[in-house]
Amino acid sequence: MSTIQTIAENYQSFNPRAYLQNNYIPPRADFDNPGSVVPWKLRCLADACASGEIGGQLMVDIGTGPTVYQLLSAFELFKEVVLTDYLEVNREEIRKWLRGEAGTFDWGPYIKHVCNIEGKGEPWEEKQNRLRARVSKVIPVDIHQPCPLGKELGPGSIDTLVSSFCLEACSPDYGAFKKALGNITRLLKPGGHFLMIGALEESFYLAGEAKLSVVSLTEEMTKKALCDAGYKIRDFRAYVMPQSMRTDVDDTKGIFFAWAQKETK
Ligand code: U87
Repeated sequence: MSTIQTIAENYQSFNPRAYLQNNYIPPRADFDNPGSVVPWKLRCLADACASGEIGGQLMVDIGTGPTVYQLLSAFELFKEVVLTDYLEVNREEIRKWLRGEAGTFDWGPYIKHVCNIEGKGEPWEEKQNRLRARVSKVIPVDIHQPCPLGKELGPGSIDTLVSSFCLEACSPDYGAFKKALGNITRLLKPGGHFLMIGALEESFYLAGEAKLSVVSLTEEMTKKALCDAGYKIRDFRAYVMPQSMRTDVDDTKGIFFAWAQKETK
């Protein structure tokens, strides 16, 4: 039986480079295969951001990890973007990429793909430079704390939240998952938007030496948690993980995308 504490201990051996190799290269990141996982995720985010309803001053990504793909459409709609993670190794991996340091993961193919989706035909390097300039800080987060971002950002201070594969990947059970969802929702302004991506029916994943337990979610459990947390679901999509995308790095059966809006009660 895992607890918030045992999960936190397991994350101490999380290896960002191994994690990126496990999830962000083919077959899961195959831009020539429209059925691949990453193009599906990027399409969901681009469609929500093309609605014209999302935008404003501040966007915060919860549990960024060592990845930026989840930001590529949404960041354009905000004056300021703040990234967060529980682990210093991930925050440092992201800072190195923001500084354009050699040896960091090449997100070029992702940025090029989103430029194609957006159809502006601009050179992808320009978008990469804009993103690097838009991120104001990379700060610690613990979703299990009543104030997940500490004193940095308090209740009702954020226009839009983004979070990909975080809440279920560090919660020991459904109760803790819902409590953590409540903690981050408090940070959002009434009427604010939440763009969430997560795993369906996953119980574990590997990141180098680290084996992390995951709370197994169904679509119904996810929708109920969002509604109970005070959201109106604007769009909900699910992706069934094809056999060709199932590897031994996790036992994920599918992925969900949710565009939710915090009620203005
Ligand atoms: C991503 N956002 O890859 N509070 O999208 C806050 C915490 C805490 C805590 C740990 C990995 C899981 C996804 C990034 C990173 C998401 N992280 C941080 C992985 C699992 C399914 C699957 C995956 C990836 C921790 C791609 C695909 C699939 C990590 C982040 C979880 N298996 N944040 N208390 N504890 N974290 O440091 O960076 O959560 Cl396609 Cl299918």
